[in-house]
Amino acid sequence: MITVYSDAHLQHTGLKEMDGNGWREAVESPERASNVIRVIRERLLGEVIKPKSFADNKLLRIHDADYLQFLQSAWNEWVAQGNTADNARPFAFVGAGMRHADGRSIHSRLGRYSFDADSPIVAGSWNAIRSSAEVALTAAELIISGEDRAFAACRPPGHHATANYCGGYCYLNNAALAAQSLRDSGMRRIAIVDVDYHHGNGTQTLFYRRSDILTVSLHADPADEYPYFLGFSDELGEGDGEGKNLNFPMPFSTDWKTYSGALQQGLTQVSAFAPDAIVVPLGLDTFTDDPIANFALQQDDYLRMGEMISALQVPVLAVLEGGYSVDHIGDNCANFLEGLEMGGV
Ligand code: SP5
Ligand code: ZN
Repeated sequence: MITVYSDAHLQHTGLKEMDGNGWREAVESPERASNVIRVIRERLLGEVIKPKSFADNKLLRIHDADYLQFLQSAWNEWVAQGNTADNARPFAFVGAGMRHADGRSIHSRLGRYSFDADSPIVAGSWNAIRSSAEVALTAAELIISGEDRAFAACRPPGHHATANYCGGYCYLNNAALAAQSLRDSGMRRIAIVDVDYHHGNGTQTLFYRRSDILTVSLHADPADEYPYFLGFSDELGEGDGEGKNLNFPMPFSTDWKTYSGALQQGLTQVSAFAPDAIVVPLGLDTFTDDPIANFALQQDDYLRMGEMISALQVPVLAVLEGGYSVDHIGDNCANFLEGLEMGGV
């Protein structure tokens, strides 16, 4: 299987997040993607190639022009307006009854385009963000040209990002961009099977009213876990998309027995949808030792997960999302990819 990867993610670095009464180095770190690529090379899982460049119109298929412009210029605005902190981060958000005013202050703009305070912007962020999207788009082109498996080693991740909001360490929705690109190539139906520990709220929202993209997400119950405000089982899609969104919220401590049952149910629905390709937002934060998550999957479970998806005999594009156990993310990811290679079209 071909992996697409770019070193540009290394520029999205020096990120901080709240920790108790202070700050710590963010768990969404450069070491994550670096370890994934190191293990893919060590285990000889196939060629690793660089992404191509894509014009803005490719990003505009999913994201709003004003949002892209914001992401691109936010760091320079932050500095130009006299902010000295090394992470540009919002502190005021648009609450109910307030306006999405077109503010001049970077604080206004950060608040308007973010739904949490965990998705900071630093000097090199835009290069990394754009490159991460290009990694996913390049991998989608591999599937379009006939590869039956491809892996986009994206960083930063994407599944929390909407058309015009960043959040949950995500800025551009890499998996959604890839799915849309597959559609634009002439494929008629795409299924998304999001196995990240957190609900893929961005992807759900982007495709909620569409019948051509089935969105399935398995995740910790939002009643207990981030992103808290979306991802419940009664969210089934709307309009043309009615019945084309499926959520499987699960309790803390979920292990492979429970997880695989839900995955099998989701995959049965995917099969019935008869997709031309499957996009898997691949979060490894379901792992038992993940520092910010509460599921209990073991290393070998990722092999089984890959095999189960592979058994559908449909082309699969896996897109890296979360997973914060830096010591295990590489092996867990490689296990999934190895399982995925078992089947094949
Ligand atoms: C892509 C992805 O997996 N995003 C996950 C975003 C999770 N955000 C919530 C993080 C909450 C943990 N905060 C750490 C504070 C610990 N004291
Ligand atoms: Zn996650």
